[in-house]
Amino acid sequence: MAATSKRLLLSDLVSSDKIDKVPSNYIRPISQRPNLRHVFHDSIPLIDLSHLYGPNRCHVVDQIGRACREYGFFQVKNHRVPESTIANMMQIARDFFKLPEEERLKIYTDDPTRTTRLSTSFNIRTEKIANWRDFLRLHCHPLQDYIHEWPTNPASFRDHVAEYCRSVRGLALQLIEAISESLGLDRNYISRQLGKHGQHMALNYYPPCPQPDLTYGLPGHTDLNLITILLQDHVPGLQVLRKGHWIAVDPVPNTFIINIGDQIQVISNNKYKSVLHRAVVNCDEERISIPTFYCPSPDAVIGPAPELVTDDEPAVYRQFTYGECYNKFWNRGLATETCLDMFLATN
Ligand SMILES: O=C(O)CCC(=O)C(=O)O
Repeated sequence: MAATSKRLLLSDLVSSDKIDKVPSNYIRPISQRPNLRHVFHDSIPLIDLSHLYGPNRCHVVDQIGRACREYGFFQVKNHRVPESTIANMMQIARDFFKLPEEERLKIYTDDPTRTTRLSTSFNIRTEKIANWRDFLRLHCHPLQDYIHEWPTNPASFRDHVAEYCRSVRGLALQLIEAISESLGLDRNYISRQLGKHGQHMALNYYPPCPQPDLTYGLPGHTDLNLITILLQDHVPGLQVLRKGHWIAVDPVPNTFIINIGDQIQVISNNKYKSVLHRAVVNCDEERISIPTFYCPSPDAVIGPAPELVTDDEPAVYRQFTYGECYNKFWNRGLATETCLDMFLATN
């Protein structure tokens, strides 16, 4: 049964071995378990972006600034990513994870340096306890550099995913400008720090779990990148840490969840915090979430914006390249401690 299964992917272990207990390598020590009964159903701000493009822009920029400062997370509606683009993306993800095992395994790897990869957990080469997740990770900007690596099954995969990536990139650029303005910086300041820019995405697949209180889809972590734009299906699972409590972010159709990543924390010199979040699983339904990780290119040099460094608020971080930070992140495994500690100015 499950504990001795040779299956590479969790979804195949769950569907073929009909497990009724979580295998031991997925079980967290008691002190690290999710405690699903102690979750708050507070909400994160929902920001209407329709005025970001009109005369009331500064009002929306203020709302974004407040959400970044106080929550590190917010949701957006009227974001200009067409509903059909979102629906096609979600459907193609669902279709992909339903493909026969041998078809999906063609792109399986446990090598985290591969730019297109189907894998499981987070980084099985370094972690001791596995996570209840399979994922397809894609690099998607510049699109022409990566699209030839992407799956061709389902047949419309590349078309639908490319359309989604282009549209979400447009949203990311708008948000980055607004965040830059909200910090009192030139609207293009942050964008200019990102070199050629980068965009990655994950198609996360969390199968139903027989004992969801023993494990995680993903344990608490911050995102390394600049900002994340998360699309989730109708099944709850995302939780965000706020004032010491985990709050569940329940799905709202046709909205995206935005969170500040570590690189904004650095550029803002800690004015905006990259916040811990996690994905929990449930015993009834599979869940799909699709984060877009907008990021600097590997050669981009990141550091606190000089305008945000003063005698009273000296630079918290030294300068580093995003590539340096990215390699440390993947080699270390997913951890609640931020890897930004390695880049403190005082080190
Ligand atoms: O599934 C989710 O809601 C969160 C996903 C996430 O945090 C990640 O992929 O880094």
